[in-house]
Amino acid sequence: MTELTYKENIFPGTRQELIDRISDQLRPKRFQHVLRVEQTALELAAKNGVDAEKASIAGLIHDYAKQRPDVDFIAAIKAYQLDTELLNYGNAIWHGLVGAELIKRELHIYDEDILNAVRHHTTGDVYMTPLEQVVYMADYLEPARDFPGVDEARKITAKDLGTGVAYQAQHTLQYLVENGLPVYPKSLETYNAWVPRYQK
Ligand code: DGI
Ligand code: FE
Ligand code: FE
Repeated sequence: MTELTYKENIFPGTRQELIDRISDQLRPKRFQHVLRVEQTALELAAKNGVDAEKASIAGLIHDYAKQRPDVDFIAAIKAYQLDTELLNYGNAIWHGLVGAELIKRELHIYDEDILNAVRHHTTGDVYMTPLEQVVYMADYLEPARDFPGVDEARKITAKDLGTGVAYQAQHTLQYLVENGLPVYPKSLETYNAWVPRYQK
């Protein structure tokens, strides 16, 4: 396991202090997932020229708000004047998009690339920086992930990060439609921006 020493003053504290803040927020299973996402993000970052400290922090905090009650998200959407369309969705969409606002205020992390990686880790986005792509894929591919196609997705992503993003966008949309789940418009926009472009 890689344990970075933070030097960039992105989070006002050590990696261990950040980990302690996160473990206060999450049940053990979710916390272990977060540690695996950090490690997978570090591997993808090294391959793709992404800053390791940013990948570590973004991986660790991406699900920071996952176990907050709905009332916290609803209050934040109102207090921070976020798009009220968000109120039609639930935790799956809120924990990243609204979670980033809680992270800013509670953890004092203001790096917009990292906050966008949190915001977009579930739905993706039309434009994603290399860091955002790394976190989106690390969450999908961390070692405990086990779904049909995960090995193919790992291979594709090892070859080319963008092709991996397209793979996830396509399969997530397919999963939502097959299960009759509501599609957040950004998930569809991500599909349109990434999937046709990467078809051979
Ligand atoms: O938080 P994690 O479980 O680690 O992973 P995640 O944040 O990527 O969440 C994955 C779940 O989010 C997965 O069950 C699919 C769901 N999801 C992704 N896009 C959408 C969505 N759910 C809805 N309702 N609408 C979406 O557009
Ligand atoms: Fe998540
Ligand atoms: Fe996650």
